[in-house]
Amino acid sequence: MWFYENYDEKASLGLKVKRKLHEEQSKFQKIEVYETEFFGNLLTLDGLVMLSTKDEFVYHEMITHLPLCTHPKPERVLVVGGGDGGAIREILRHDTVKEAVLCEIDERVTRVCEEYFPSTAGKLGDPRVKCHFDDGFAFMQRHENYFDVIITDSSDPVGPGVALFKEDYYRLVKKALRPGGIMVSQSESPWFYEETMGSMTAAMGQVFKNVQTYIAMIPLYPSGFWTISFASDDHRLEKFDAARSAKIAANSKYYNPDIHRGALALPNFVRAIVKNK
Ligand code: SPD
Repeated sequence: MWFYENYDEKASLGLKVKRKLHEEQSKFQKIEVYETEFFGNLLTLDGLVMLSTKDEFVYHEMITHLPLCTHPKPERVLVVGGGDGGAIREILRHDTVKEAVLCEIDERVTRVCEEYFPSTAGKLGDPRVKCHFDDGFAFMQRHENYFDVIITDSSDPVGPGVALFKEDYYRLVKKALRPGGIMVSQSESPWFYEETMGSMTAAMGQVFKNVQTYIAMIPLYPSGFWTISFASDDHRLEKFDAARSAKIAANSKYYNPDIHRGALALPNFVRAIVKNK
């Protein structure tokens, strides 16, 4: 048995599967879990790969440690999406963090991950964590001047997720940040989502002074070449706390200070897509 994710009917990812462990239609999407031959358990939403036990560390370390090591003292951190708990797990490794807030639209994603991905979701019960099962856009409208870092760990820009890739959302994010705040958002693959990457980074640039896209190699995301985009009025990723970064790196599988610097080096074809400044 094989699982296939089709990339726009033009290419696909194939994974050999031992069995399907779970399938349900939640209020928002189809949630499926497979046991694969090589990548451990695999979570898909509406047929699109979200994470596997084997490779999730790359994405979750990269979407958290670059912004957190760049912020001088991240105390309150929000994750929009990310119901699997992987980003929260990594955020909690930072001693400065007093509050790690999760806003996930679909509570079923979290419950399924608690069952099938305990090493990813296992820190959601930490006393510093607050979980809200709510629409990210609506949640943001109710918050002002509160968070130091906001991480948008969304699914792909299809269906309800589309709003999280637009300028109106980034304006709400900016309002919800304290002065000196930082936002990052997963920004897809330059091979398969060129237009999304261009429009979302341009929209971030309408709202924030600095926009920087960086790279993470994630085997199960389309092309394996994935990007995350950072925005802030006050900070730039090159100026990070190397001592904190090294401390985090001591227990990381992907992230370290060299990766922090190196992830910022973009090939020319990617520079031509993103509107970094
Ligand atoms: N095409 C996959 C994009 C998914 C990004 N978010 C994944 C959620 C992992 N926390």
